[in-house]
Amino acid sequence: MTKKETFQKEFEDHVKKGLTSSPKYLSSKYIYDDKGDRLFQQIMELPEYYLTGAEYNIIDSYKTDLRKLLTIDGGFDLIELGAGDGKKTKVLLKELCDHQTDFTYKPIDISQNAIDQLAQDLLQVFPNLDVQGEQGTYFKVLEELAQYNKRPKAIFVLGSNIGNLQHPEAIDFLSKLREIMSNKDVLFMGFDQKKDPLTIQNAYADSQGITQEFNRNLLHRINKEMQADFPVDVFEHWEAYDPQTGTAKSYLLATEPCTVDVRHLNLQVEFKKWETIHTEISQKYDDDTVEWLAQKAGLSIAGIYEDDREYFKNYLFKR
Ligand code: AVJ
Repeated sequence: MTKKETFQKEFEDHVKKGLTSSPKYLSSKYIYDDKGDRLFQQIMELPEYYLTGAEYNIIDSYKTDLRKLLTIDGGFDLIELGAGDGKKTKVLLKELCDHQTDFTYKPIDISQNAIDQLAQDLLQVFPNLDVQGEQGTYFKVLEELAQYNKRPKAIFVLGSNIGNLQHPEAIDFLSKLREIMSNKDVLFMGFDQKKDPLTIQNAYADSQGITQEFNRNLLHRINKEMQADFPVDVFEHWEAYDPQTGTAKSYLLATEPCTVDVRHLNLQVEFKKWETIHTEISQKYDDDTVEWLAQKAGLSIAGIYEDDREYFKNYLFKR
């Protein structure tokens, strides 16, 4: 099976499981097809979605420190998991290129589309940059990465992407990263912080309804790729942030009773009025929680970087 076929099979198995469970769920990792990528780009431009700007501010403020910390004789690999459009990373890439730093940029994303566009785009801006992009899910690519352990690695995971994972999954993810790290390697990761709950609530329930369209893209994809007939407009986006646990949960809420036929899976799914599909968590953190995750994963924190508004932090981990 090709990567694409394997991914499609996983998606189908997931849909079957998620829509026959009680309560129903679907994973946000399947939102990102070409349209999902575009919608996420639009989310990053929203005034309410403070995460991108906050992390941009951090990288811009600390780019010199980061360059000095990363620069090493013989060069290094800058591996970015979930690179997307590379907007924030570009600030650091520019800093590195401006100082003729010896490194290779390896952006990794679940979306082939994102990787192709990014590589094309970067070569225009930085003609001398060595870019080697790769499409894949984090864990699959991590296994591949474990095989070439030549130059020291700086692994970047920006955007608080880890927030889509439950704590046990996050520990597992960090542990897997630790496994492929040598003691020369570093991990630089973004963690959105606990803050005024309303700021968080608004970031995930924007007034223009872009987040709703983003969430609904799961249903559009199932309709298109599995010959289903979700009445997409019947499902409304609902966001619930719990300031105690720091978990923001997204749902699709059936505002009418309906029956959905997923022809390709030979599956009929009933929705009662007000029934939910849980689609995403976006976990918020504090230092104690990140320290606990790191310790569980066998990593130590070597640096903490914060934006001007104290909304977001990037942590530098070593093994
Ligand atoms: C890409 C996982 C960081 O959870 O903040 C944005 C995805 N979902 N708006 C996040 C998302 C709704 C985003 N991450």
